[in-house]
Amino acid sequence: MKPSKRSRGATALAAVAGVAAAAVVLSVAELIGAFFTTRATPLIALGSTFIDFTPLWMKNFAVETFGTNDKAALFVGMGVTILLLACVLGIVAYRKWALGVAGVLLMGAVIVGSVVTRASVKPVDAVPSLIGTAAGLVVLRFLITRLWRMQEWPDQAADRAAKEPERPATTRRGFFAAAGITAAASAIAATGGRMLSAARSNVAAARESLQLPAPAKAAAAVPAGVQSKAPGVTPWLTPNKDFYRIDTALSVPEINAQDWELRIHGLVEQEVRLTFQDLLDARLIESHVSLTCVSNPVGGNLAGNAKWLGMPIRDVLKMARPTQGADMVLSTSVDGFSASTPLEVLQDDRDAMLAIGMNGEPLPLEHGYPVRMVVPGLYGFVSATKWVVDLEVTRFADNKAYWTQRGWSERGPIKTMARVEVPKSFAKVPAGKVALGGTAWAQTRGITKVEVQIDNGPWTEAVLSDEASLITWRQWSLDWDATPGPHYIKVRATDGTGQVQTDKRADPVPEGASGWQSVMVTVE
Ligand SMILES: Nc1nc2c(c(=O)[nH]1)N[C@H]1C(S)=C(S)[C@@H](COP(=O)(O)O)O[C@H]1N2
Ligand SMILES: [Mo]
Repeated sequence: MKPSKRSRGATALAAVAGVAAAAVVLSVAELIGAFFTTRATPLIALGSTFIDFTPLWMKNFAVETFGTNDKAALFVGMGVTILLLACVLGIVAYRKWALGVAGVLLMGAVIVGSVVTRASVKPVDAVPSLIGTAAGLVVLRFLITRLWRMQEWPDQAADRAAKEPERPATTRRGFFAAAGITAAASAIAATGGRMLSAARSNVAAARESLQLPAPAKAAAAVPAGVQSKAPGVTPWLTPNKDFYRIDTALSVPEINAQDWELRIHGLVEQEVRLTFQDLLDARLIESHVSLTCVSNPVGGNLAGNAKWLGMPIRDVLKMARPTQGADMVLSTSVDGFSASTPLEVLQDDRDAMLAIGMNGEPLPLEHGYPVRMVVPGLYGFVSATKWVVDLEVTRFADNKAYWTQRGWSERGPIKTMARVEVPKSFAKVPAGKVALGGTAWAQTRGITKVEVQIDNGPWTEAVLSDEASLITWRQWSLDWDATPGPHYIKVRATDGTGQVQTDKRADPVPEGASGWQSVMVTVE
C-alpha cells in the first residue's frame, strides 16, 4: 500500500512510529537479555559502544564538565541520538518501507555488534538483540500501515473498506493509542529487564559476607596530625562511599570471587594463574595510598586516599619471572579496559599491589571487586585497573593501553598539585581571621612545602599537617587576615625533590593538568 497524500502531520506521526519501534527493539532485547547475562545486556553494551565511539574532545568535555556525573551525561547524549535517529527511521519507513526495514536491520546490527564485541561474551548473547529487532520490525510495520490508511483519499478508503471490511480506517486517536501503548509497554519491559539483571546477581551479597585476612605487614601507623587544622577540608582518609569513581564501565562488572582468575603471561619464564583463594593465602600487605585521576583539572576532586590491602605485585612477578627486554605490564579488566604500567614500578619497593581490601572492607563493586591494581605514584589510567583479570608482561613498543589508543600518554607519573579547599571558590567570607586549607600531593616524592599567595602579594608558607608517607597526600592550613574586597588566593606545593609545582598551565590531556589553582573570594 502506498501513501496517497502527505501532510506535515503524517510526517510527525511517522516519527512517533519510529520512536515506538526503536523503543520496542531496545526494550525487548533488554528484557530477554536479562535471562541470558547480567553483564553485556543490550542497553549496557550499546552504551559502552557509544562511549568507545564518542570523540575524545567530547569525552574530555563530559568528564571536565560533569565530573563523576559524566556517565549520566553520556546516557542523555545517547538517548537524544537514538531518539533523533528513530524519528528519521519512522519518516523513512513511511515514505519508503524497504528503507525502513533496512533502518531497523541496521539498528539491530549495531546492537548485536555492540554486544558481541564486549569483552567476555558468548555468541548466544546476540540472541536477545535479534529477537528485539524482529519485534521492532513488526511494530513499525503495524504503525506505518495505520498511517498509510489514515492518509488514503476517501475513494481509496471506500475501495479498501469494500475489499477488507473487517479492517476499519485508523483515526489519529487510534494511532496515538497504539503508539502510546507500545511506548509504555517498552518502558515497563526495559525497566523490568534492568531490574531482573540486577536481581539475578548475587555478587553484592557474597562480597558482604567475605572475611578479609589480616595482613602480614600492617599499614604504617598514621600520625595524629594528618588532618588540616582548617575546618571543612576533605577528610585525610576518604570513606569508601565518598571515593571518586572514574571508569568506562556503564554497568559495574559483577565477578564472583570464586570464578575470578588472574593470568600472568607474555614475556615471562613461567606463566602463572592466581585464584582469589591464592590471594587470600598470600603474604598480604596493607598500605595507605592516594589515587589520582589524570582527568582531574587543577583544583579538582578526582583524587582520594584509602587504606588498601593486597598482594604485592612484585611477589606475583617473582613467580612469573619476566624475561629480558620486557618493560611494561599491560593489565586488563574483565570489561576490556587496559592500562600500561612500567615493569620496574611494579618491581621496586613501593607498595604496588593486587588489592582486595579498601579501608578494611572488601573492595566495593564500583572500585573493582574482587581485585584491582593500586600503584603508588601513577595516575589511575595507567595503573589502577579495577576488575583486573589479566597481566601481560610486554613492551611499550609492542602494546598500547585503552587510553593511549585514544590520545592519552602511555605513561602517567602523577604531577605535583596543591588545592585550596576552604574557603570555596566564589565564597563570601567575613573580614578578619579566615582559615585557609586544603590538600596537596606528589605521590612517591612527598610534599615538603605549600605556599599561599594573596592577590599579588608575597608567597607565604602554609602550615603543613603531619606526613603519613610519600605515597599519601598531605594537608595544609594557613590563617589569613582578610581585608574587605575581592581577593585571589593562589597555592603551590614543593615536592620532596625540591621541585616547585609548575605554574605552566596544561590540560588534563594527554598526561595530566598542571598550573596553580587560583580561588576568588569576596571578603565582607
Ligand atoms: N576496569 C577499569 N579500571 C579502571 C578504569 C576503567 O575505566 N576501567 N579507570 C581507571 C582510572 S582512569 C582511574 S582514575 C581509576 C579510578 O579508580 P576509582 O574509580 O576506584 O577511584 O581507575 C582506573 N581503573
Ligand atoms: Mo583516571
